[in-house]
Amino acid sequence: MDYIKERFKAKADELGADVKDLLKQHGSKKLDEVTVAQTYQGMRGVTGLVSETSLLDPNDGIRFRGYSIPELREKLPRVPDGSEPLPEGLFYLMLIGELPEEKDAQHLSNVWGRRSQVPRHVFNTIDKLPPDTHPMTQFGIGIMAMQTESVFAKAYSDGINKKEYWSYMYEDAMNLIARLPRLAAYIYRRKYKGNVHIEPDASLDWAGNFAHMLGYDDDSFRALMRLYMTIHADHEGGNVSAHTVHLVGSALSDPYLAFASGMNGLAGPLHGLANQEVIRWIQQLREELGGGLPNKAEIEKYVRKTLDEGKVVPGYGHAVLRKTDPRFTAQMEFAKKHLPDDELVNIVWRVYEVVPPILQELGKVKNPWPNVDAHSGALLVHYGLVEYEFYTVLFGVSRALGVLASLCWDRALALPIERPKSVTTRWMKDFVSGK
Ligand code: NMX
Ligand code: MLT
Repeated sequence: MDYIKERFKAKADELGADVKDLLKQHGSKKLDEVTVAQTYQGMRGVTGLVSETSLLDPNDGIRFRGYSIPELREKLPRVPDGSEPLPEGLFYLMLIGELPEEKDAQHLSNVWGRRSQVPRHVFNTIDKLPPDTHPMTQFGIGIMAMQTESVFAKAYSDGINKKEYWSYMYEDAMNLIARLPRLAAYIYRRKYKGNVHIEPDASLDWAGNFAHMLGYDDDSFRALMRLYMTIHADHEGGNVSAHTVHLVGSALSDPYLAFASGMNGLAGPLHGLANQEVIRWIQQLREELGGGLPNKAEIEKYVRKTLDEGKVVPGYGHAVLRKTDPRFTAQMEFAKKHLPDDELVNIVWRVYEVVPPILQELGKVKNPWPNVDAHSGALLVHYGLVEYEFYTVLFGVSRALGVLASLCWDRALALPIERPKSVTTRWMKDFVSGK
């Protein structure tokens, strides 16, 4: 057995015993109370899930196994002379719960490189779609077409002991993560680069190779991809994509089925699609003004128009965060170092000065600060990746790291099928009137 898989099994046995003990001793302890409003309002603030890989603090932002984004940028392994962390290292941290050594990240690069072959029929399936199909739709269909490769689905159908589920899930998760960059790059090059594809470079790391297959070989773009793939990987368990993968996986749907479902959630404009919406929204502002760097008054007018039209300001707000997203800040730092004079980036920074007080003024927006999506597109545009409909696919490739590490944990801890109780408004009215 691969040594990382062995380590995971040992950690899972340890935590499994802890959980058993916790449930035995404190299983009936109350964790939360649920109000009538929360059942109608997206269960906001209800603690009802366990996800081992990361935890979100409303003010400090995401911590992966206790490490903040600035700490990860400092502590995770990098390529020689590299400035940004290797996502391989983050995956190891989320799966095993400890910081990796350089050789662990290197080992994952090699394993994923070896497993990265995408079957021909997946490309054939993509080729059958109208070229203008949204890249996220193509991505979901490509993942579904790859489900033929699921070792879990095959093993389950052959008949396996429950205790073995985690092992097959792990194999599927590793294969899927290995193959996603190739699938995503294929979709990109088919739609935007005349169907001319670039072979993988086995000497590169997972994110570096992804950048290469997309057609961007600049060192600083590779660094951006490593950072991008790291910061978008996980955001605890309740966000739409992570929760969906967990929910669908709880029916013992294999990782291909579960991950494709999560990606369909990520494709929504209030979730991952917001990264394309931000750039589209800024481009429209520029078109209205005839180009250039808009001043604050012009931005304010545009923001108010957006709100008056009953639309949200994309890239702002969050269901849990109550401060500027540290993923926004990490990207801002990257931009200050690599592209401080870029015009679009400067617009993003100016929007950041204008939007929060306006949203605050509305009195209903709980978080007026920018989230991860407010900054990501401007960085990509700088390097020439201007096709903004593709941006959510990049988010999705990264998100695989967190949600598939979590799915391995779900099966290793033998979590049951998820099935919360729902009621009708009739029931609710009877309840509040004491009937
Ligand atoms: N622009 C305008 N109105 C907003 C915004 C915003 N950016 N954010 C929240 N509101 C409104 C929201 O629509 C709601 O209005 P109403 O009562 O009329 O329905 C009200 O403020 C209260 O919403 P909140 O409780 O603050 O936010 P909620 O937790 O429901 O939703 C988001 C969180 C992220 C869905 C919401 O802030 C939003 O729509 N933001 C813009 C889209 C976006 O950037 N999404 C990306 C999130 C990050 N990601 O990658 O997933
Ligand atoms: C995410 O990264 O999933 C988003 O910030 C949304 C969320 O956490 O709800």
